Formats: sequence, structure tokens, C-alpha cells
Amino acid sequence: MAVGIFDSGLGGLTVLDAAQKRLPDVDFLYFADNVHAPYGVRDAENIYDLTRSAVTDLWNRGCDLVILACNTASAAALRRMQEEGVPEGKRVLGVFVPLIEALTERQWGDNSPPREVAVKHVALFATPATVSSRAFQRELAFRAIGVDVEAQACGGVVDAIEDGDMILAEALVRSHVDALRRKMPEPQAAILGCTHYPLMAEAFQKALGPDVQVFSQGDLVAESLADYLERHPKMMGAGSGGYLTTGKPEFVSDRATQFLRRHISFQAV
Ligand code: DGN
Repeated sequence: MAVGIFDSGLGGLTVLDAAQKRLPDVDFLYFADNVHAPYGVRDAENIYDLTRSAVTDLWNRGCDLVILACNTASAAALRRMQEEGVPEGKRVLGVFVPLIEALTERQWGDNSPPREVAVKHVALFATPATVSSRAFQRELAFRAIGVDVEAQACGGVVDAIEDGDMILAEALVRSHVDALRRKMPEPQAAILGCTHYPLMAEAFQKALGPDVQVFSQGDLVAESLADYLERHPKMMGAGSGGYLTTGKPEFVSDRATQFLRRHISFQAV
């Protein structure tokens, strides 16, 4: 039995890792579309096509439930896939909602009208595609009013992480935080709106300072998944767990092993 987890590359491992810790008895099949990464600089149509094809592959391998552990794919493809219809018995979920529920202190599925929340000034760090989609602001507006969101498109960070160049990634994080501060000098909270960024969480926190609450998606998505599977146990699906990549398995395995600090072995799709 396996739940599918999809990302364009390695960032979704931050969600997978949290999900494995929260749900040790569930198998996960991870799909990294490394050959097409990064998605963050592609147009929405292309991101939709790539995402749909990877998710269909995971469904065909027996994963009834697939998590888009990628904000860029969630922004460009999730609503559209849900609206166009998914095959019977299959489901696809994204990573925005658990994060926004945490930010707005809502319980899962609380569909009451938008209301004032404690946090007023929010910095959003995400890929260029996620920022230009405004999907985060749209989902937030369903739940909260009076929140000022300043978004910073963090060009280059995903590539640096995928290449394993953490020194460059850290320098880019500092410069993106500086750019954000020029637009919003005193954010109260910062959203790491890309699943790659928790790998740089310390650099973000250091650049933002200790007074800014930094929200990452891993634990929040894992908790929400645990809740979902409790209510829908059949969605654990068939098939077995593992790691798949459209890229070069050895290279991707080395990077993943370095990030998660345990041996990970990817296979070619
Ligand atoms: N990890 C992806 C996200 O959460 O948006 C970004 C990956 C990419 O391809 N840019």
C-alpha cells in the first residue's frame, strides 16, 4: 500500500520525510521529475501537462492518493486537475491548504467566511511561477481578511539546491530576504512556499531574524495527511513504496542521501 508523493525534483523530500516520520506504517512512492526541473520558470500550461503526466503515472502504479509536494505544481495544476475530473477512486491533493490553515489558525475543513487573524504582515518566498500565479493569496482570501502579503520570487534557489551548491543557495536566500525587506520592512511571519526551501530553513531564519515566525510545509502537510488517511483509510492504495526519477538515478540518489542524511536509492521511471 503506498501513497504517491510528487515533486519536480528533490524539494518534496522535505514533505516525504515529515510524512514518513508521522506515518511510519504507510509506504510512500516518491516521484521526482528531475529531467524537467525546475518547474518554477515554466509556463502554467507546461507545468500542468508535466504534473498531470507524473500524477497519472503514480495512479497507474497503484497510488490512489497523490500529494503534489510542490507549490509550483499545486498552483498551476491542482485546481484544474480537480475541476477536469480525476479517475474514479483516485485523488490528488496539494500543499497550500494545510499551511494556510496553520497561518490562519483554522481547523481542517473549516469553511466559515473569511475573518480577521492575528498575523497581518506576511512574507511569501516562492518560485517565480508560484508568485505570479497568486494562488497563495487566492487561497488565503477564502479564509482571512486584512492580511498584507508581500511575495518574493526566489529565482535560482531551487537550481542551486538541486545542484547541491548550498553556498550559492544561502547567498541567494540572503539576497531574496533583503529584497523582501525593502518591500516589507517588518514581516511578522514568513511562508516558505516552495518545498525545496525547508532545506534552507536555517538560512531563511537567520536572514529574517528571530522575531519572524517561519512556516514550512513538511510537518503541516504530514499532519493533514494523517488526518485525511484516518478518515479515508482506503486511499492508502495498492503498490509499494520507493523512489522514482525521470533524471539520472545515481546523481539524484546522492543528492537525496545528502539532504535526508540516510541512504536513498532512486530508480529510473
Ligand atoms: N519544490 C517546488 C515548489 O514547491 O514549488 C519547486 C520546484 C521547481 O521546480 N521550481
